[in-house]
Amino acid sequence: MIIIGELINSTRREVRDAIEDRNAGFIQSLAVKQVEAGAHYLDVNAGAFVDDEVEHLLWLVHTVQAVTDIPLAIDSADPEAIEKALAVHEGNAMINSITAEKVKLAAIVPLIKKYKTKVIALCMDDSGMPNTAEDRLKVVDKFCDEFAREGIPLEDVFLDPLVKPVSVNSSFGNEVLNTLEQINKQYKGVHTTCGLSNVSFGLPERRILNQAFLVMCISRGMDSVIIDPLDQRIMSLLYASEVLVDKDNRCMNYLKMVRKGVVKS
Ligand code: THG
Repeated sequence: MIIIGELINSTRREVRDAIEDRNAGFIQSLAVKQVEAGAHYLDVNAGAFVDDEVEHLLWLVHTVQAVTDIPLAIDSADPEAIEKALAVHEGNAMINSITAEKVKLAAIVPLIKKYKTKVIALCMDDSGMPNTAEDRLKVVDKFCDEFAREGIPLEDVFLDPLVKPVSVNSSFGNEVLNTLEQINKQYKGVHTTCGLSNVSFGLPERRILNQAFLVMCISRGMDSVIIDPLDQRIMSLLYASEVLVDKDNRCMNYLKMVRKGVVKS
C-alpha cells in the first residue's frame, strides 16, 4: 500500500497559521512524524492562500524537503503553481491532482513528462464531478487514452475515483467501490488511490466511517491512500486488510508492523 500523508494541508487551521507565520518547526515536525508513521509520500497543499499560493507552496516544498528524503505530492489545482513547485522539488515528485478538463490536462501533461512525475488523476472532466461508476469510468478511459498517446506509463498513474459524501446521496460509497473494482479489472498496472475523509462529510463520528470505507476500498483492490498516518486505528486496519486480500506475502509486513507497535488493537 502506498501511503500518502495528508496532514500538511492549508485547509487545516493550524497548518494554515504555521505557513503564514513561517513556523518551519511545526511543519517539519508534521513531516517527520508522518514519515516515521510509514508515509511514502507527503502531500503539501497551500491552496487556502488564494492570492499567494505559489510563494507559500514553494516555502512548504523547501521546508519539508529539508527534513525528509521521501518525495512530495504537490497538491494544487493551479498548473502554474505545480510547475514552479516541481522546478524546486528534489527527486521524483507526485502531482496531486489533475483532472481530465481539456485545458488543464494540456498544461499538465508536458510537466509529467519533463519531471518524470507520478500523478494522481481525479475522475472529473469538463462536464463536472461524476456521480456514478459508469461516468467515472468514462473519465478513466479518457485519461488512459491520453496517457498512452503521450507515452506516460500507467505505472506512474494513480486514478482517484473522487469520493463524495454519503450524507448527500446514499449511493456515493458504492459508486466509488464499483469504480475501483472495474479499474482493477480493466487497466492492468495502473494504481488507485483516494482521500477517505470526503465520504464522511456532514456526519458525526467521521473517523469510524473513514475507517470502514478504507477497508472496503482495499477489498476492491485500491493500492494507495491519502490518509492521516498518525491515526493508529486506521493504519492497523490498513495492514490487516492487506493480509486479508492476499497482498502481504506470509503476513510478513503485518508481523513487522505488530513488532514495531504500529498495528495494535
Ligand atoms: N483526493 C486527492 N487529493 C486530496 C483529497 C482527495 N487532497 C485533499 C483531501 N482530499 C485529502 N487531504 C486531507 C487533509 C486534511 C484533512 C482531510 C483531508 C483533515 N480534515 C479534518 C478532519 O477530517 O477532521 C478537518 C479539517 C481540520 O482539521 O480543520 O485534516 O480526495 N487526490
